[in-house]
Amino acid sequence: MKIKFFFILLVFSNVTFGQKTSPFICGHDHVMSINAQNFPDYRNRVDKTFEIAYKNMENGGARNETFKIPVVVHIVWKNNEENLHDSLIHSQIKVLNDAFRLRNENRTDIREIFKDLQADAEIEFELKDVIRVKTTANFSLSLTDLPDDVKRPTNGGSSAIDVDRHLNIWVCKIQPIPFIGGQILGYAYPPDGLSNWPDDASAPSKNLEGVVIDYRVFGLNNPNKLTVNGTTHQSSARTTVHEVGHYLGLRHIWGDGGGLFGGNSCNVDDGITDTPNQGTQSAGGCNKNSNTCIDASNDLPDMVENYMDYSGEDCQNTFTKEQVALMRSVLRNQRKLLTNIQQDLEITGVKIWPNPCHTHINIALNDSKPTEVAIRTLDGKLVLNYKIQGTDVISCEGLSNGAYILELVNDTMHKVVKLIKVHD
Ligand SMILES: [Ca+2]
Ligand SMILES: [Ca+2]
Ligand SMILES: [Zn+2]
Repeated sequence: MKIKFFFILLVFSNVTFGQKTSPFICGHDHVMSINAQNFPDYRNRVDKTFEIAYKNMENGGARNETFKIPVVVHIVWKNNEENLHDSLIHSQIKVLNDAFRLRNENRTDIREIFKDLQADAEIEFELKDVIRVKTTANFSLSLTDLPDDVKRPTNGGSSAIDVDRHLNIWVCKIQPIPFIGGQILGYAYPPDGLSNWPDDASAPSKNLEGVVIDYRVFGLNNPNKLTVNGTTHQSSARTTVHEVGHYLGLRHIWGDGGGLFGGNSCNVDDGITDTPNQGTQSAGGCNKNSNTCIDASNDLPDMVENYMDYSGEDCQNTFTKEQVALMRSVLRNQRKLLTNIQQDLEITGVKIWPNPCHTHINIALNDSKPTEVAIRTLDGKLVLNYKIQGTDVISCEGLSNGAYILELVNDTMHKVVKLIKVHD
């Protein structure tokens, strides 16, 4: 219980000693703390995942595809006001799309010094389904658990829909943090690829993947307000943007450092080099004079405009180029089944998998005719070619990361599909 105790102290100290913190927090710290306690290797594994994703980041601004992520929203409600109107759900999807396509109106509020870092993630969200579940349950945090009951039908929640292929977002009333007050607005599990984890109630198991958001901060112009200790949270529907950032691998911009008592820690970062080193969270507001870490060279102020800070939601308008590259890498790797271009290609008479190709792809032809396989660049230049028959395996190891044309030709067939190559 020791780690938990320290975690609670941390939050407690923030509230009690008037540190520059807000009573409204994201549950990510709580997630890390709980999992670090229950599974000592968790932090290492998340770090490792992050490292792998970082190594795989796309270089420069080159893009091959817009990723489209299917979304399922679960409205798990007890009182009528928690049963949010469809219009709020649609407005939330729009805010997500605006943020991840850099179409948010306030994008031009970014300071000149950060302007070149601001990036369009080319990630889009498509609402596939809304599931409404009336419940009698309260979704509470405890010292050892997050309110994941919202994902468990046996405990009054709504079960996830195919978490590999959908972003599941649960919207419910999250109870206040016990004993110490304060409020978690939402939380998400970062990608982990840890299928060997115990399927324990307090551990991330596959069906707990996704994002949980308090109903009072979901959607634009939500009539429900969240007030803690006399302070009303000003929502611009960007808690969901922040949590989806975690879900796609991003950390808090200050790197979750700061020590046990919420102090400054400039030697812990978010693993992203184009977000300036930051010592601790911004606690709401939009203080553009804030500079919690004075770096020896190229010192920059804190990037309060970043979605992964705790600045005021109206202040947030930016993902940086490297944050975008990391999220896109996650969509090509740890969450590769999530997007439309990541699924096995099945066209009449032939099946090709996996796509993207890491080292090899399988091609299964319905007939047994000798068939030419050509892999070409998008402008048509031949890179690899093979002769196959029936079901065969071909290598894509010689390819650089990116999109290619895969062409299959025999005397009765000419098929062209898009193939993506990623390095492991
Ligand atoms: Ca950084
Ligand atoms: Ca600085
Ligand atoms: Zn967070």
